[in-house]
Amino acid sequence: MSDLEKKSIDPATIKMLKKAQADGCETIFDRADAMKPCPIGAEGSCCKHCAMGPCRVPAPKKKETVSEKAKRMGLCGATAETISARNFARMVAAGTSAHSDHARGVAEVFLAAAKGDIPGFRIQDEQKLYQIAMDFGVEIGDRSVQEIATDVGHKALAEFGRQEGELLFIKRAPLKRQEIWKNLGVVPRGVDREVVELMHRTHMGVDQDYKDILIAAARCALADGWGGSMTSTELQDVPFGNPVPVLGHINLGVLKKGEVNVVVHGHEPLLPEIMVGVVQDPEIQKAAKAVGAKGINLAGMCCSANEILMRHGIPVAGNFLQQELAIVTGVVDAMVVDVQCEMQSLAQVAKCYHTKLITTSAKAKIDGAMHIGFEEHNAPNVAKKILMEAIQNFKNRKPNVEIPSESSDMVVGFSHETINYLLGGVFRASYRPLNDNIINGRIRGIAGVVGCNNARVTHDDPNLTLIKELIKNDVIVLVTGCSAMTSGKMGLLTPEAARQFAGDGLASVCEAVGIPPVLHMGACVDNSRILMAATAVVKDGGLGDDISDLPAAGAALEWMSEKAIAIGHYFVASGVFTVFGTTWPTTGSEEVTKLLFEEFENTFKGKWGFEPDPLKAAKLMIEHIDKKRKALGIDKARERVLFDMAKRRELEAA
Ligand code: BF8
Ligand code: SF4
Repeated sequence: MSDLEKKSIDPATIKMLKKAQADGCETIFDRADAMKPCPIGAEGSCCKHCAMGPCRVPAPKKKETVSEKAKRMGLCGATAETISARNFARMVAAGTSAHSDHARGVAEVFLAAAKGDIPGFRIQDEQKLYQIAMDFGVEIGDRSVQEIATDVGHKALAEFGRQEGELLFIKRAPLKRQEIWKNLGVVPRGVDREVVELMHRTHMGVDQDYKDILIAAARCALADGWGGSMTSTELQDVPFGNPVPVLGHINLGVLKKGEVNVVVHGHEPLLPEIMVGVVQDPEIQKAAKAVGAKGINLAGMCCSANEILMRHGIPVAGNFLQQELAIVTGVVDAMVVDVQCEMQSLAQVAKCYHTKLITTSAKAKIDGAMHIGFEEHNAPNVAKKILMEAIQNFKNRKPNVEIPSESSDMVVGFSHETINYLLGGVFRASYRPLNDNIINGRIRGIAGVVGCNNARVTHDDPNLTLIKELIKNDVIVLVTGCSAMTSGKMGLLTPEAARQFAGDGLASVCEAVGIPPVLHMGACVDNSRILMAATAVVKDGGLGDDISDLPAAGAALEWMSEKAIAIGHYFVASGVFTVFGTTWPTTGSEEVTKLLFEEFENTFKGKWGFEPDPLKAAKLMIEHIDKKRKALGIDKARERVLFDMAKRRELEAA
C-alpha cells in the first residue's frame, strides 16, 4: 500500500489524492505530512493571553516534587492548570459563538420571513411553530401564523442578549437535569453574555481557578446546546420544513461531467435553500443549455450539504476532508461558501483548475475568491447571479477531468419528531417502542457519534470502525455532521445495513420499524436534536429520570474544530459520557484532565473520555452503557416470552 492509500479508507478520496499529486496540486493531506503539530500547543500548555508571553508550561517529563511544580508557571504565575483550563474554555467560547452567530442570522431571517419581507420563505411547519411558541410563552389562541411567528422571532432574538434569568429552551430538559444545573449554578442566561463572560474570565489575570473556569465553560457550552444550536435547528425547521426520511446520494461520484456543477459548502442553509428552488428556473436552465450543459447539478459539502440533503435529498459531494478534492475532479464550476470549516486553501486549489470560489457571507471572505454577498431580501437574485457565474464558467473547464465513480445511496432525515412518528405511528407517536426495546435488551443502548474529519488520522476510519462496532453490539447510533457523511458513504444509512452490520437484536427492531441502524439527524447544530431525542426517551419513562440515567454515550473520534469541543462540553454537562479521539487538548495538566474525565461524573453526572483507538473507544462506551443498564436493573436482556395455549395450560396446571 502506498503512503497515499493510507490517507483515507474512502476510495474516491484516494483517487482524487492521486489526481491532485499528478496535477501538481497541494492539499491538506500533503501539508499534514510536511507540518507536525506543535507539541506544547497540542497539550494546551501554551499561553499567549498577554504580551509577556507566549509562555510555555508543558507537562513534566517525570514525577515532580511540590516545589518543582510550584515553579512551573508562566511569567504572571499562571499554572499549567490555569493555562490548560483557559485554553479549553476559549475553545468552548469560540465553538458556542460559531453555532450561536449562525443561530442569530437564522432568527433574523425567520423574523423577516414572518413579517413577509423575504420572497421565497414561508412558514412550512406550523406544528413546530406552535411548539416553539409554547416553549417561549407566546400566545397562540386564534392569532394568525404570521403574528405568532413574529413574536417567536422577537423572543428568539432576545435570547442572545438576555441579561438575566434563564434561556427559555432550558425548560425542555428533564426536571432532574435542570435541578443539577441550578445547584451547580450553570443555568445559562443570555447566549452572548455567557460567551463574553467566558472570554473575560480567561483574559490575563482574571479567573485563575481551573475548576471555576471549567464550570463557567459548562454554562457557556449549555448556552450553545440548549440555546444557540437549538435555536438554529428549531427556527430553520419552521420555514424550511422538519426533515422526514428521504433518499439521498453521497460521495464525489454525484458530480456530473455533462452538467454545470455547483457545490454549496459551509453551514447556513438560507442561501442553499433558495438555490434549490432557483436552479429549476427556466431562465437558468436555458442559460445552462446555451453553454452546452445538460442542466445544473447542485451538490453540497459539509453541513450546508446536510441541511439541504435532510430536507430535499440534494446530493452530497463529501465531508470536510473532501472539500479540496471536489475541486480536484476538474468539474466543479463554482464552489459557494458561507461560514465555518472552509479551508483557505480552496482558493489555491481552485487556481489549479477552473473552479470559481465564491464567498457569500459578510463575515467570511477569502483572499483570492469572488464575493457575492447574500442579502436575504434579495435572495433569489443573489442565487441567480451565483448560478450564472457557474454557468459562464462551464466552458472554462480544463481537459484534466476525472470524476470518481463512488456514490452511495442513503436514507436520511431523522429529526427527533420523525423518529417519534416512525416508532409509534402518526396517531400514537411515541418513543415507547424504543424504550421498550432498550428495556427488553434488543437494543443495548444509544450512541451519538458526531463531528469532523481530522487530517492527522486516516480519513473516515476511526468514525466508521467505531460506528460498526457499536451497531454490531446492538447499540443504535445517531449521527450528525461529517461522521454522518462517513456513515452514508460506507453504506450504513440504509435499512438493509441493519441485517448486514447490526447485531440480531438491533437488526430485528430496525427491520420491524424499517429504519437503518444508524440514523442521520442532520448538521452539527442539529446535535440539539440528539438532546431532544434523549429527553424524549427520559420523559417516556422506564429508563430513569435524567439523561445521565440512560444507557447512552457520545463520541467524536475525528474531531478538529472548536465547535466540537463546545458540543462535547454541553453533552457532558447534560449528563453524557463523551469520548473524543485524535488528540486531547488538556494533557498538559493532570488536574484539569482528571476533573473533566473523572470528577465531572460526581457533579454533572457526565464526563469526558479520550481514546483514539476506535475499538477501544467502542469498548469504553459499551461498558458505560452496560453500567447504566445495571443501575436501571435491566442488565439481563429480558426477551418478552409469548406463551402459546399449551404453555399457558401447562403453567395453569402447575
Ligand atoms: O459543523 S463536523 S468538520 S462541517 S465542525 Fe465542520 Fe466538524 Fe464537519 Fe459542520 Ni461540524
Ligand atoms: Fe504568560 Fe501569564 Fe501572559 Fe499567559 S497571561 S502569556 S502565562 S504572562
